[in-house]
Amino acid sequence: MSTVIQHIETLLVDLPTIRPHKLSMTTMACQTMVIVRMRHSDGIEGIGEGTTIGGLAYGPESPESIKRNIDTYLAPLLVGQPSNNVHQLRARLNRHARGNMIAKSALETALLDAQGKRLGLSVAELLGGVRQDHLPVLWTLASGDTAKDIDEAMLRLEQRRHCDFKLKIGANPVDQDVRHVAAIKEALGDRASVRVDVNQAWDESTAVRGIQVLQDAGIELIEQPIGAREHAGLVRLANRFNVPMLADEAVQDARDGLDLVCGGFSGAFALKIAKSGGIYGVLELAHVAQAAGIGLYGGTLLEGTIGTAASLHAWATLPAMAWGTEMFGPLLLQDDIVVTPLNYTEFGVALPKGAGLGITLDEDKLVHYSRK
Ligand code: MUC
Ligand code: MG
Repeated sequence: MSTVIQHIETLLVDLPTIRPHKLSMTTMACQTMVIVRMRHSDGIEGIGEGTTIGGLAYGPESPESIKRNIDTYLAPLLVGQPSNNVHQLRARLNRHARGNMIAKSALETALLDAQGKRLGLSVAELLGGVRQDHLPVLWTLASGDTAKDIDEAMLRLEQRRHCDFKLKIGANPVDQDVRHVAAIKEALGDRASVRVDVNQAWDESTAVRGIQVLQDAGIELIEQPIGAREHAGLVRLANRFNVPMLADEAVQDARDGLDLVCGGFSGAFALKIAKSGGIYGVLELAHVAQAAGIGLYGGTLLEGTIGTAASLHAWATLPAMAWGTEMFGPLLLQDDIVVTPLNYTEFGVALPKGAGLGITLDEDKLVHYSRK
């Protein structure tokens, strides 16, 4: 008899951050992860994670909606189905449920983790094999305070933890924000690359003003300066400036990627498993980008170790990404819910080894941080 999916459990896990993390739309003091535990009839358990930023501040799915929609709508579509055809199961979820990409990503991760454990292969091996097993990781400076950000960057450089930094701006008036960025770039000089993420906070004319100053200050990449749906505006900005634009919220999946490419976009795409409904969806987007000569960047929704590991398995199958990755989510959290944390060394992170994701839950920590 073939193996079937027997039971799917979801847990809301709240972990405090090491310091307030200030973005244009919210300030985070805690991260909430939805952890999926998927049990199969052969006794194997697959784990997955669905995580977003700031409740509903970042996007249309909240941790609570992810949990509720998995429990009520998505899990019943999977329970009782054969375990090992992930493509069929993805198609089934997409046929019966629209959107809910983060929830679908968490479920797909759990399916792939279980399938890897079953076959004795890592998720990256299941996907065809590893091309890179150590990935560069940048750090986001987002304390909201220029001097603190400079100290934090210096420390990370000294520790050989990170040498690329992303600054979250957009919450303050543009002149104040660009002064803050320019001061940090000046303090770091050539020792580090500095990029900004505006998280859609500017309109196009503000963006033109801000980006000009940032370009002159030596900033290397401008992430999502204007609204997610302003594709034409993003193309205009990409054509106007030498400093490249990184599309993040504007590019959820391969369809958005194709639209931007057809509209004449050049620059880079931030890949996130959560935006694209999982690893297969994000790799479709990566392939559109590769075909169009668009640079790749391994993005995060500030997932904990499980979601970060899932992303790393996806990025590991790609050639080196032009803009590296930002898979630092676990480092922003005060604690972890896994037995062995990821190994961050030499300005990057090692792909975890072992079957599936290569990650084991710490049951005590999971109970401790799970919402009652
Ligand atoms: C985003 O929009 O890129 C990634 C790093 C960070 O600090 O926030 C996220 C989300
Ligand atoms: Mg972003």
